[in-house]
Amino acid sequence: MLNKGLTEDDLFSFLSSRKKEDIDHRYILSSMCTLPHPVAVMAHCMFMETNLGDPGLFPGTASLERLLIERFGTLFHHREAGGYATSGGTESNIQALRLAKALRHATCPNVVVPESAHFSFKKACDILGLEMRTAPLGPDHRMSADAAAELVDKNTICMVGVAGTTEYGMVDPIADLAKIACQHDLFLHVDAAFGGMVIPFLERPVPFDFALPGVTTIAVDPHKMGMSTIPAGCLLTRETDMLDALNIDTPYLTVKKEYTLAGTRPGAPVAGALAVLDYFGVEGMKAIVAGCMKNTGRLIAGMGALGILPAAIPDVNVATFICEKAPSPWKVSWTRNGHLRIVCMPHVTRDRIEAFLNDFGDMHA
Ligand code: 0PR
Repeated sequence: MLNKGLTEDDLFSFLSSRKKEDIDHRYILSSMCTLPHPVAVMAHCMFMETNLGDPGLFPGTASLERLLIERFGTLFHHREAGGYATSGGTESNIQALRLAKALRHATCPNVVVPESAHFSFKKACDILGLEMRTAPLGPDHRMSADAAAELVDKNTICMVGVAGTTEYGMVDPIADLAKIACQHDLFLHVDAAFGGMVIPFLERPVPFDFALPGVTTIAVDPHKMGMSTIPAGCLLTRETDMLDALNIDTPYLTVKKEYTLAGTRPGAPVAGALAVLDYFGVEGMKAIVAGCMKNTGRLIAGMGALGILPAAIPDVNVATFICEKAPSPWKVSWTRNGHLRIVCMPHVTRDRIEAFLNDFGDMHA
């Protein structure tokens, strides 16, 4: 701690000098987050001091959280879905497995996840003392439902499918997983942290949500394709009061029980997330997603013209390529198989893609 405080000028010149060290979003092609939409920023600023951890003090903000869950429930074909706003996919995945563990009693509990599952499931299994069984992917980079079914036994408390995988942008065969879940009375969690704000708005949406009877819970992140401020995630449950299984007593708060993981929880990104949804509506989101998908297609075609093959044909706006180098100063990422990966987020506009393709072509020349 500084002994003597700074002047406002000194403080903010220090902060802005550090901010300048951050990478300019124009060059960020690797991120599943994007620049928050201006309405999200405005809403966020309005609700800066709110704490959903003590909702009795902020009933208006708490009503926005319920509305956000209702919006997603409706979008995911189940208006009565329960749920709450989390800090993102990691918390939603941890809480989904925690819920499965609470509802499904097993002596040595295990969870079946696809090889492509986000690393948050490793954290969740570690924290919750669960065995993580990994189902292989088919040649199409999607989870093999048959292989998953073979891993299920009487100690399986949850099966996980991913709708929009982090590395290759694929949607697992959730309908097949849902059938297996129904047959074996399994808890099925769908990680739609990324795809939940893409798939419903595609021209031909693949089934992944509560319309499939076997789906128990869904994770979706407004701070990814929802263009909200960070941190904004949601965990949705099929049954309205399902999360009550996680309740612990909070005797001195305005609510006497709590099922959330965090105690103090920001209302600001919840307002930001709802603001974006209500500002765009389904029609507006369709246009945003169509733009991102078109740019993904343009990038794949442009790379193809330079002789670079895609590593997968993605279901959502994540493009991967068989190549080893990318031009600077662009920030791309590399999958664990060594493929170049670019996420065509809303800030990755057509102009930026053309600029990247030009630089890529120059590098190869
Ligand atoms: N599930 C899926 C399918 C994800 O892709 C991610 C994160 C998570 C869960 C976890 O979400 P949170 O990170 O919100 O807890 N996917 C990105 C990734 O790990 C997150 C990210 C975003 C990473 C922006 C880097 C970045 O610049 O790649």
